[in-house]
Amino acid sequence: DKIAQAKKMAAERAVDFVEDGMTIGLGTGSTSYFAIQRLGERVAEGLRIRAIGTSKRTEELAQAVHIPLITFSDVKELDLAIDGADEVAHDYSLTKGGGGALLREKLVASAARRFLVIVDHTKRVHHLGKFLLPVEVVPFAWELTHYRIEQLGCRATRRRQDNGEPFITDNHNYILDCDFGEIVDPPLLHNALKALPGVVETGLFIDMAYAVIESDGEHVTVEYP
Ligand code: DER
Repeated sequence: DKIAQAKKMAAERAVDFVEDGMTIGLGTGSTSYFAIQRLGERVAEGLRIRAIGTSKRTEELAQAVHIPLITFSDVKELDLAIDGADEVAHDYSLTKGGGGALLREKLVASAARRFLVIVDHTKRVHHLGKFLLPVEVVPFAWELTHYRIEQLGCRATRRRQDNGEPFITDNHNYILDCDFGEIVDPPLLHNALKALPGVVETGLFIDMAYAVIESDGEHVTVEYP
């Protein structure tokens, strides 16, 4: 389908940035999936890279295509990180965390010299906020944290798995999906959330994108904020 084709085209364009010897951060989600598959093809052709995955799922996908995995005990900086987003705003701030991996994704993106965001064109918005904002919170006192987050002006719901059990992140935390409506000042909201004890991380990625690689399934554009 057209959207999958768009994700694949954006992902494969991002992999063109990867050079022999690089250390790479691998994102989580259906767009990152295509980047991992393309990287696997290039590794099979002899490309030498080392990678850090942003989720256990991504680590499994990378191992399946024989991408060598390392950790932050081996490196403290990455050459490149490639990851998707749920929304990209006009100021290139991002909403991420739809896949529940936002904490590791933000750590990996923060460690990358260049963070490439790969999206299909439906992710582009003027302001963030149409997509519910994921916030990772520790389980202890989550009801108090939930209450305080709603006091900031939203309705927050704890993410559940299909079986109705609470979704648990790779870091053993909960995700609250928050409806703040249109987010006109992402830094202000991010800072207010991070000030709450019990909030681990938010899905607001501000001033982090080195490039936004977008496709509609026909063409690919690369934008540098
Ligand atoms: O969870 C995440 O942050 C993912 O990168 C998500 O934002 C994008 O997922 P998708 O590529 O499956 O749309």
